[in-house]
Amino acid sequence: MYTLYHHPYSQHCRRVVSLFEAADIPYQLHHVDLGKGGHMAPQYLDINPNHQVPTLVEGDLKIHESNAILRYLCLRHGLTDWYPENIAQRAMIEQWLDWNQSRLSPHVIGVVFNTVFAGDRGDASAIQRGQKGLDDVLPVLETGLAKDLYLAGPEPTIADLSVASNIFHLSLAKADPQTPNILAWFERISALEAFQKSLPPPPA
Ligand SMILES: N[C@@H](CCC(=O)N[C@@H](CS)C(=O)NCC(=O)O)C(=O)O
Repeated sequence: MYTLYHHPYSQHCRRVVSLFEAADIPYQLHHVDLGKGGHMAPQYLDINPNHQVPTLVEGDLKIHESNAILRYLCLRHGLTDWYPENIAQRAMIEQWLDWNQSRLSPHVIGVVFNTVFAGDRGDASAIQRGQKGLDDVLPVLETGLAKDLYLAGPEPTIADLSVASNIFHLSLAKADPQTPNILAWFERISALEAFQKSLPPPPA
C-alpha cells in the first residue's frame, strides 16, 4: 500500500491524489501538519529532507517531487492512458510538467500563499510580482490549449492533472485565469471525479 505524505491545501499533493483516484490505485494519506511545523520534524526530514509535501512511500522507496511521483506511478502501473508512450506526445507531457514547475508554480505560490494563507504576514509586493508573472506565463497556457482538448492531445494526461492543480490553487485567491481555452479546459478537468476527489474543503 502506498502512503502519501499529504496536506489538503498543497496543490502538489492534490495532483498525486487525482492520479491515484483516476487509476483506482489503493493509497493512504498521512497528514503532515505544515501549520504546526510537522514538515520540519526530524522523523519527516528523514523521509523528505526538502521539508515539503508530497512524499510517496512504498516500502523502502521514498520519492519526493510531485511530478516525479506521477511519472513513477504511471510507469509502475502501466498507465499509458495517463502517460502515453508515443514519443512526441510524451515530449509534450514532459514539456508541460516542467513548465508547470518552473514557469507557473512560483507565481502561483507568490499570489496564493500571500493572499490566502499568510494572514497578516501576507506580502503585497510578492502578490504584485506573482500577478505580473502570471500575466506573462498564462497566455502560454491559453495558446497551448488552442489546438486540442487537453495539453497533450484529445485525452487528459498527467500534464493536465499537474497544471490543473495549480489553476485550482489560483481560484482560492480568486486569481484563476478567465481566458476561453483555459476556462473550457478547466471545466473539462473539473468534471473528472478523480480531480473532484482531490479537492480540499474551502479554507477557513
Ligand atoms: N517541487 C515540489 C514542491 C512541493 C512544495 O512546494 N510543497 C509545499 C506545499 S504545497 C511545502 O511542503 N512547503 C513547505 C516548505 O517548503 O517548507 C513538488 O512538486 O513536490
